[in-house]
Amino acid sequence: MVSAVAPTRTRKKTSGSNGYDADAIQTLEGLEAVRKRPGMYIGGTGSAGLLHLVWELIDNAVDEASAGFANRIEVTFHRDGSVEVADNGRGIPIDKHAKRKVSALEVVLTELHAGGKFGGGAYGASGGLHGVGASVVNALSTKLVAEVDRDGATHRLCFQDRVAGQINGSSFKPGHTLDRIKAISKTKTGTRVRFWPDTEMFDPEAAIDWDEVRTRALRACFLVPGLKIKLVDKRAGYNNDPEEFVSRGGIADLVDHLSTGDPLTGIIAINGIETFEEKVPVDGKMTMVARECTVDVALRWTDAFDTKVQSFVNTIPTSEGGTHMAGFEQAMTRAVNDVLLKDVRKLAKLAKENKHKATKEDVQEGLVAAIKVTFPEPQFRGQTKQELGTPAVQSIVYGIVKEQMTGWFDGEGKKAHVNRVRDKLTSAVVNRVTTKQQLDNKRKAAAMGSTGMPDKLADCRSHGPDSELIIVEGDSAAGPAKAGRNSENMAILPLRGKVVNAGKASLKQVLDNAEAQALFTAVGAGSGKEFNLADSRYGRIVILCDADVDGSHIRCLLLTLMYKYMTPLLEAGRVFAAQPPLFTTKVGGETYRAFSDQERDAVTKKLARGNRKAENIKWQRFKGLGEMNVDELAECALNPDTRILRRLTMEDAKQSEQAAHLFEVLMGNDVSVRRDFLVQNSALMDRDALDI
Ligand code: 0RA
Repeated sequence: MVSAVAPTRTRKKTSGSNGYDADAIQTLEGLEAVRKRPGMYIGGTGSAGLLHLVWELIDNAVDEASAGFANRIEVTFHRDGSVEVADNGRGIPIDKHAKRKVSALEVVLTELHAGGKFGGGAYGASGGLHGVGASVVNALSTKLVAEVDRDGATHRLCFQDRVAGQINGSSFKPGHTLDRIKAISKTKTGTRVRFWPDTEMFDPEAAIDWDEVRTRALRACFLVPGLKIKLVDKRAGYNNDPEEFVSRGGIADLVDHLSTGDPLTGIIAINGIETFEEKVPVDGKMTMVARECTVDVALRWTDAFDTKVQSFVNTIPTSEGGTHMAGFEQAMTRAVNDVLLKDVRKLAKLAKENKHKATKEDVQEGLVAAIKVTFPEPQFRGQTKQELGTPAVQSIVYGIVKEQMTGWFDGEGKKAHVNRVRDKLTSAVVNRVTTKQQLDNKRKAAAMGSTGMPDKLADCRSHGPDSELIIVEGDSAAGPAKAGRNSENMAILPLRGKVVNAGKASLKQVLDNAEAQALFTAVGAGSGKEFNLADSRYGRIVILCDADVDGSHIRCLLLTLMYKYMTPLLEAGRVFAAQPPLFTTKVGGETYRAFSDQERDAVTKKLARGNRKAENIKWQRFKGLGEMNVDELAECALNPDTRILRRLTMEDAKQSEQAAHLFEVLMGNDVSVRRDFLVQNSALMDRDALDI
């Protein structure tokens, strides 16, 4: 943004002082457009929209700081709901704007998109869809007071319902002249803007989230080293202590802040400056201009397995990456393969099959990094404009990062640190290749029918949201389950071997486990990170196990497996346990069931009335699912009208993981100890927790 042209100022100006008022009216019309469709300008009218207003002002102050003219910003949330942003920059210019004949300050606060000229210029902090300017804050406020310290005085301009003037007590006088409210030292400069959001424009429950403010303020400090941001919360009912943030180390501090695992290296700093040329429209003509691009990167590897890379352009976060990110990733992958892993012996074997190259993901395992490029007028792309588009930046970042990482691997970095990274990335490559090979072998070796499904799966005919996969413990129960199901939408998967304890097994052990394999294959949505809920072949998964200790163990293992490797299924509430009863009896043609000794006794008491004696009520005990006949099994586990399903939650799964672990501990011990333990500890055996 080089020139500021208000989109609404298309009408020809009338002459003389008349034009001056006509401008004022047009300006109000422009702000009215914001009030008609606030969402278009601030992304909504809830808490996020309110925060957007505050950030619009903070961004301007951060721009002033990033340009080197300010080093303090103070944000105050007042008791009366107003918010004030103060900085010690040069002060927004107050001289008369040549065309508008009102102060530049008034232009900034009344014209849409006027920020480009007065808010830090081409290196603006606000990018993408945002950066609509301070006038939007005015547009959505009932009152706004701007004070500028410069030229030995504090100058003030107020707005009431968007009309410029002066407010004194309860009286408002419209006008364009700034009030000189106080003489101050000639060297003191700065800007303070306080605004009262128009509550009518926002949802009643919209409120500024303090944590969000903190996070953003902290980020701004990492991006402008030396900038102090103070936050003060005076709102009634909030007990937030004032906080002040400052970073001396900039993005290196950000990397330190983001690191969670144990560091394998110190923080590696990479920087450089390069020029490029691009064609841009200047006064309507495409013109070649020279740009200077500064590259700053900070990174470190940790012993973690995830990747945290944040990228920025000027002081704008680019959550979708873009050309700077692409250049960084290519350079890292290249430098690692060409230099760090060049003669690693462990990779020699893989080299024969040409599988020894580290991928982008291998290289970034455990990596924490921040990438910042600084240059004027960045282009953004993508749906949300959160992605840097300027093409030349890619090769600039690539060149600088490749050269300096090569240097670090090649002797500049501490030997011990370089070695740790080499070991880590070697393991990443080896693990990926061997796991994939095992998976491929497994797929071939697993007992798959011609359909690609496990042989033991009795599939249903229609899949989709109303279909279910019933996992049955043991082959003996599988027979009646198959016979009693509705084969249109119920599939049966019998378990034969032991289900792996996913809470402690390695990825390899899980993939080796035939039962886990069968489950992953039947569901058909992948596993682990690659699990895609939308691909699930069934709407529900139902675990059907005996109501005894072993059944409970198997249920724990299955649930732990799904918790670790098919998390979205659980999160979506699509996993259930069928609850077969322990006892059944028939009295007067009615069937009664009980799920515990206590319940059996309670039912007996209820039924024993008049001539019917308790001792004549004969209960039959189910030993296992396999002993039920088809009708019994259908009634208690298959028929949607009569069965009892319990929806298993993430909480159940977490408890299961612990239970599965303790099971392991208790294995081999006295059976009665085990039983007592389970009855006391497994939520899955809790009859009271059933939802019927
Ligand atoms: C452009 C020029 C000048 C000041 C500013 C922008 C400025 C804008 C904002 C927004 C928030 N705080 C600000 N502080 C300063 C003045 C240039 C000069 O005085 O020479």
